[in-house]
Amino acid sequence: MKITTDHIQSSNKSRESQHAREFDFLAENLEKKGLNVENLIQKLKALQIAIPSWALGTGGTRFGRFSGGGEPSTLIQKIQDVGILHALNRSSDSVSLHIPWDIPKDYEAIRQVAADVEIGFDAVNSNTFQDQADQSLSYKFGSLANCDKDIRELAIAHSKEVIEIGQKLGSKALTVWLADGSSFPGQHSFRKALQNTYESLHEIYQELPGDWRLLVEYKPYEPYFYSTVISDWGTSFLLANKLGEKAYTLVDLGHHLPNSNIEQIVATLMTESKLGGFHFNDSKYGDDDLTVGSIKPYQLYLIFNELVAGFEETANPSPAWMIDASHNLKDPMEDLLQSVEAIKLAYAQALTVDRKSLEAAQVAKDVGQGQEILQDAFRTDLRPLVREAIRQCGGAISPIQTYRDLKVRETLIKERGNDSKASGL
Ligand code: RM4
Ligand code: MN
Ligand code: MN
Repeated sequence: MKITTDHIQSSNKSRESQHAREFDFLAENLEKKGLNVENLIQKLKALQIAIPSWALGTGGTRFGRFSGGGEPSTLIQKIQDVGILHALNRSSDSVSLHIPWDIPKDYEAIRQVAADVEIGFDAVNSNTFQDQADQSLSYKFGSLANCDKDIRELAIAHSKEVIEIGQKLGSKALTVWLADGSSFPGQHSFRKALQNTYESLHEIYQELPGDWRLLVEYKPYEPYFYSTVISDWGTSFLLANKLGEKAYTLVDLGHHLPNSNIEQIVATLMTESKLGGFHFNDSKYGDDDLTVGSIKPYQLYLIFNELVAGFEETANPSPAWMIDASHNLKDPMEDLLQSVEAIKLAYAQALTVDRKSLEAAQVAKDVGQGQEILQDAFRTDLRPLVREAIRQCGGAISPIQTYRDLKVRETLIKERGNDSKASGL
């Protein structure tokens, strides 16, 4: 299925007048506050969030997986699904591949389909947390950190291959997330595991094309439960610093212990210009893979508040943005539309913070006023602004309603059947 401009326009018709009223009212209020609405819209239009190839099918847990109908079973179908999302919200113009879940076979065909639906290729992700069917050595006790040199070399070779695949598609970054760690005290040497990881990453870094980035993701637990080698932002930052200027830390929202101050981590990394990538999701307990903004929207806003301040005040390059969630109940496409909307909304809120007054309140030690300023932006309903930015790009005023109006899922089920299965988690 492909969504056309006609589809979008006819679905928008019934929402246009209501939207115009809401937008005009908001725009007037924002201008009164001294904000440049046109400028805000331009910034919102520019924010593009990559969709991971593993998010288009229903995710599972270790207890089971209940797949939904019409899941994309090939890489081409996954790209077509990202194309549908992008046609609806004009905010996800790239896909992030996980290798070997999605090894491209016919590059020419893949490039063509991607170009046809206006989709590019974001960071490529290596996978050394699962053994593949024909794999000679096992990652059971780690990959880049393994004390067995042959296993480290296998994982390094895989990472280099992922770079090659990415190069053929036009990707510009390799994201490395390692499962490596230990489940029991004494299982391995912390220092040796870290040193091996650094040396392995160094070898991979040597292969990195000049205009690429290496994004080092961290996670405090899971699949090992006592320790992980790259457990926190500090360890990732240390590795990125040692590796060189093309290496950066990647923040995944689900990879923190409860109550971690992620916005402060963002601020610290940006101060050092080392925030290279961002994985969005939401969670109540851990790496829950829930829809962005569904549990802690205020935290998401505070994170964007630091990002926006960081863009204005630091030399940190623009990070690679990606949704990293694949949960097990909702239609994945609807989930992704909701996630993108939540991200854009948090960005819009952060863009409307009265930063001058906030700084004045900080200097004056006026704690109450600081809170007033931050919460004013958060509590202003900016959804019409986000909708307008999407509408101006040719997208749907309500992407999720249009998705339903157009019966996208029903059509995909007709085309692909009820039990097609996507590769991934
Ligand atoms: C990990 C991590 C990685 C993602 C895999 C699927 O927890 O978040 O970024 O590639 O899951
Ligand atoms: Mn991630
Ligand atoms: Mn994760």
